[in-house]
Formats: sequence, structure tokens, C-alpha cells
Amino acid sequence: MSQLQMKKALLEGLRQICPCLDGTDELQVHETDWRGRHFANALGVTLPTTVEEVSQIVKFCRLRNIAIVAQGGNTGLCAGAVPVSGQSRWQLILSMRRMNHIRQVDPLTDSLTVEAGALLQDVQAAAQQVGRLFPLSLGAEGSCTIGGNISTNAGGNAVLRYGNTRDLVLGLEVVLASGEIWHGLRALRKDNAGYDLKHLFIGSEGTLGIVTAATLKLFPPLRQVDTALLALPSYTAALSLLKALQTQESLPLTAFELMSAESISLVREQFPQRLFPLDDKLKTYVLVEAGWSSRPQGDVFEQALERIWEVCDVQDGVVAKSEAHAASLWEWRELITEAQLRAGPHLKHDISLPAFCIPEFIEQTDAGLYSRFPGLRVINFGHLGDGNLHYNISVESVISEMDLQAMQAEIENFIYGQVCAMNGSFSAEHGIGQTKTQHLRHYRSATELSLMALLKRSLDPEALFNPGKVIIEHVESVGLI
Ligand code: FAD
Ligand code: 2HG
Ligand code: ZN
Repeated sequence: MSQLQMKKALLEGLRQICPCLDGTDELQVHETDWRGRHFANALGVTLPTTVEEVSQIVKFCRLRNIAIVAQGGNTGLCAGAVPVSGQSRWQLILSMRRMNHIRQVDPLTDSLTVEAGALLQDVQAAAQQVGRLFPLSLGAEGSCTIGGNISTNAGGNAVLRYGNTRDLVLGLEVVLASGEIWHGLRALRKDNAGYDLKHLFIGSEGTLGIVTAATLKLFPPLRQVDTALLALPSYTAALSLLKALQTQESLPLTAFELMSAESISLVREQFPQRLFPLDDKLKTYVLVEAGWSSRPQGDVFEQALERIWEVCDVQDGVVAKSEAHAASLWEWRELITEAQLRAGPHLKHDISLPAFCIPEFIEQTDAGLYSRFPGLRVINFGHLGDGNLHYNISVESVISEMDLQAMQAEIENFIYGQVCAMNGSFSAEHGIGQTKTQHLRHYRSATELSLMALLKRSLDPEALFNPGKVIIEHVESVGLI
């Protein structure tokens, strides 16, 4: 049988289970990552609507040695949800987007059970409808799925108060590599009955199982949210401000986000119609948000800011007067990713560091990069409250995509070397996907890597799920790449 005939037969078989796309144009958007950097051909895109269909697809692929690439909203920033090139077998994209029902919202147990393909913003809305809050919040919330959030253990803007996705999951339903369904949708707050299996799948980026549904924690809604954009003379001042705010009585911080002056300049260049509300010549900016589940007496937020304004060297600032005003301040933060994409060649470094090291890290790393690589622009922003910087790179127009690619390894090694020397992590919240596998090998110990490979081997012995992502040792050892 020719390759083409074989492909046709496989697709026909898959269509006995559920619809499957295979037209070149309709496939392309699923085969290309969000940044448009990684592309590889897939056998097709299968679109199940039930857990049983997912199970049948897995069994079908297992029998025929077809690899499965789970995909949610495809907003991941490490190209984990698209096929990899250089594979010797077919890769099928398993899109979860049609499996998107809210199964149950239960204000009594403060929990919500949802299918993996639901958009994060729909999960937030379902919680809101019953007077509760699902606090996970990120720039891509209108297009990422809860299954993708769980599989990447997404962080986002409210980690300071509510933790990472891992902290918000009570139970999971997962299709295993055998095709068996693990029904782990429990809503218990305490459950020490053996190993906590859900944590194996959370953050495993589709390499250990297919998450089909989740039971999530709900929280009291926020009755009042206050937001301010402040300018500071240094990163040390920004960190002192964070500490000062955290020690203010009754100031429940929900976000503390950083934007360097260069990040703001980039957004202004790419969105020239926008008016920045503060003096744009200052060194660094922070977006501070506090949320109350019962309305406080008086202007607690503004009073707290006034108390620490001078001690913390705040140079300029604006407090949002309405929800719309707050949203417009947040846009300066959320538009940075889009601005980098529009500006062209760029690199991403999603790092975390012990908070006290951050000013020194930035000073030394900025200096090292600017002296070694003229024409780079450090676009540094992120979740300062969690020690998570998006220490990204854009370039002056003299540097082309090819020039930057030629420098990439040296730049990355320098930045990650600095991160490692300060006991940080080269991957704070975006994961490993296919873009950081070599860094995982380099920066994790042999013991950690062999434990990870052991887990992969145990849960997915035939390396069916997402080959070429996260831990590739096992896949290599079974001779698949
Ligand atoms: P996808 O990109 O489709 O998949 C991501 C990974 O999960 C892949 O490895 C895929 O195989 C796997 N996967 C997806 N669904 C399943 C499933 N059901 N079962 C098993 N595996 C699965 N990330 C943050 O952490 N914090 C942020 O603040 C943040 N902001 C962002 C802002 C923008 C503008 C963009 C574009 C991205 C941002 N991200 C952020 C990255 C991204 O949105 C998150 O990683 C998100 O969790 C991915 O969800 P998704 O549905 O798009 O997953
Ligand atoms: C954010 O915090 C996202 O906005 C994206 O994690 C970061 O563009 C990036 O590198
Ligand atoms: Zn982020």
C-alpha cells in the first residue's frame, strides 16, 4: 500500500470514531504553533466530543503506532501542542475544542467540573454565574482551554493570591496510553489515599495522558478590585514596594506585575494610537491589583498607597477610577506579547528567580547582553510578585531573524547560565514543549531526568503521547526518533 493509500485508510478508520480534518488549509492552523515558528505535518486533526471517543482514538492509534499530539487552544509558547518534525511515524493532532461542556457547577462544595476543551474565559463565566470566582487569569484566556492550562500548569496573573493551576485542581479524568479511562473527578479538599495521581498529569504537557475533564476549586467572588499603575526608579524599589504592600494590614494583593520601560516603549511603537498615562521616561512600572471579597470601609487601597508612596520611592502613578479604566491599564501589560510578535524577531525566556536576586540578575544580565550583542533590546516584564520574569529579547531593525537565530544559543546560554547561578529556573510557567528539551537535559540533574524518564516509560511505554516534547530520552531509547 502506498503512503497516500495508507493515510486515507487511517483517516477513514478514525472517522468511524468521530470527525477528522485532513484538508491542507484546515490543518495548517493546527500544525503551526502560536508564534508561527514551528510547523510539522500531521496525519489529521481528530475532533472527539466524549471521553469514550478519546479512549477509542487512543486504542486505535496504539494498535497502529500513531503518535498523538493533544491540542487545546494552541496558545502554548513552547510549541508543545503541534507535531515535531523528524518523526518516523504519523502524528495525529487530538483537538479537545469540541469537548467543552461545563458538566457541573456546585456552589455547595465550591467546585466546578468541566471538560478539557472549554475556554478558560467560559470556565470563569460559569463560576461567576453562581456567584463564585475561578481565579486563573492570563492574557490568552479568550482562546486557551482549561485542559491546556492544566497540562502546562499555567501560572498567569493571580498566582500571588491563588497559586498556579495545580493549586486549583481537585480532580481529573484522564485517558491513559492503554486507552483506559481514569475516573478521578473527586471534589474532596483532603484525600491522602495513596499517591496523588492527578499531579502526575498536571504540567505533563500531554506526554503522560489526555486530560478530558477536571474538577476545579471555586472561591468567593471579589466584590471590589482596585488597580494602580506605578512608576519606580529601580527594580530594588519595585521589590521593596511589593514587600511594603504585602505587610500592609488588610490589603489583599492579587497581582503585582512588572513592565520595564523598554517593554512600554515597544508597546507604544507597535500601538502608536495608545496614550501611556504616566511619565514614560522612568525606569520601571508595576501594575498592582488588590481584591476584596467583602467591600472594605473607605478608600483602603489609595490610603495604603499614600502611606508607602514616599518610603518606596514611587515616582508617578495612577489609580483606576472604574473597571474600564483598570482594563485600559492592564492592556499595557497584556499587549507586550503581541507587540513582540508584531515587532518581528524575538526570543522568550520564561524564568523564575528568588525575589532578592532579581535586581542583581537584571543589572548583570542586561549589561552582559548589551555589551556582547549590540542591537538587542531586552523586553523584560512579568509576574514580579512570583519571581517570574519574561526576560525576552527583541531587536533593532538592523538585526534580522536569521541574525538572531545565529545568536540564539549564545544568548540563551548566557541568560540561563545567570539564572542557574542564582538558583532560578529556566522555565517558570510555560513548560518545556519542544523548544526547551535541550535545556531540561542541561539544567536538571541525572537523577531528576531518570526519574522523569521512568515516569514516562511507566505511563506511556510505547511513547504514544506527544513524542519529542519534555523528556525525550525514553522516546529515543525505544528507537522512535
Ligand atoms: P495548548 O497550547 O493547546 O497546549 C499546551 C500543551 O498542553 C501541549 O503540550 C499540549 O499537548 C498539552 N495539552 C493541551 N490540552 C491537553 C489535554 N486536554 N490533555 C493533555 N494535554 C493537553 N501561560 C502562562 O502560564 N501564564 C500566562 O500569563 C500566559 N499568558 C499568555 C498570553 C498570551 C497572549 C499567550 C499567547 C500565551 C500565554 N500563556 C501563558 C501560554 C498559554 O496560554 C498557556 O500555556 C495555556 O495554558 C495553554 O493552553 P492551550 O489550551 O492553548 O494549550
Ligand atoms: C504573560 O505573562 C505570558 O503575558 C506571555 O506568560 C509572556 O510573551 C511572553 O513571553
Ligand atoms: Zn506570564
